[in-house]
Amino acid sequence: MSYPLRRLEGARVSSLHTRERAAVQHQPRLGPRSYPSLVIALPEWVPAFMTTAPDFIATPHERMRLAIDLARQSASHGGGPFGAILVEAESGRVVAPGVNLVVPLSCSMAHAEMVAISIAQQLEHSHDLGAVGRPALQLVTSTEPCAMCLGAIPWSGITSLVCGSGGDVAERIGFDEGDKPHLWSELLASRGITVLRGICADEAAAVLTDYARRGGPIYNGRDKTD
Ligand code: AZG
Ligand code: ZN
Repeated sequence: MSYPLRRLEGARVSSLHTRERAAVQHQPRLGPRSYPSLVIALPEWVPAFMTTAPDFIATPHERMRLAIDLARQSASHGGGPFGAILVEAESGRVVAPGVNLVVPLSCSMAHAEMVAISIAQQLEHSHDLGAVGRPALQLVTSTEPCAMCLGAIPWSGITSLVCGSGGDVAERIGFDEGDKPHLWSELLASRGITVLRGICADEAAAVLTDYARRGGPIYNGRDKTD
């Protein structure tokens, strides 16, 4: 099944949360050779939503359900239909949520996985989440990582990855997931990062297909139909 592609101009800025609107519209005027700070602020609905989530989540399936819920909520708050969480692999402590904020923040890097990793790094005051003495961290993502997030994963220090929907579903609704090596999960494994795929895959894929059916913006850097 193929879906029509939509252009970024269709982004519903007016439906964004107040704090997101602030990030998009109220940047101070900058003089020549001064540049805006990059702030990846989670929209206010995210911490509010996370108060309803358990502090510790034991199984990959339960962890995935939270990532999928975040993806669903993100889509209904004007973000992209992708969600992720970082958890301590052993204890299941939830460390950081991530949602796709590409359109709300005008930032092509703000994929759910990048946001979750970045928030965790700020919480830990370290770029290296795998530093000696730290608990091993697991990234749980509602959709398999795109080429960008795949590249970022080894540099982050996480030691395992759990994926819901296949990236092919995101591609089928029009998202460009980039050029990934066919054996990407084996390549992560060879770097010591274990990968579980297809966890709650149907539920995760449904978030993507529902988003497309409702006409959610597909915000690739370029329109594949050009
Ligand atoms: C995306 N794919 C994933 N996995 N996550 C995101 O946030 C994305 N945005 N576009 N493709
Ligand atoms: Zn990505």
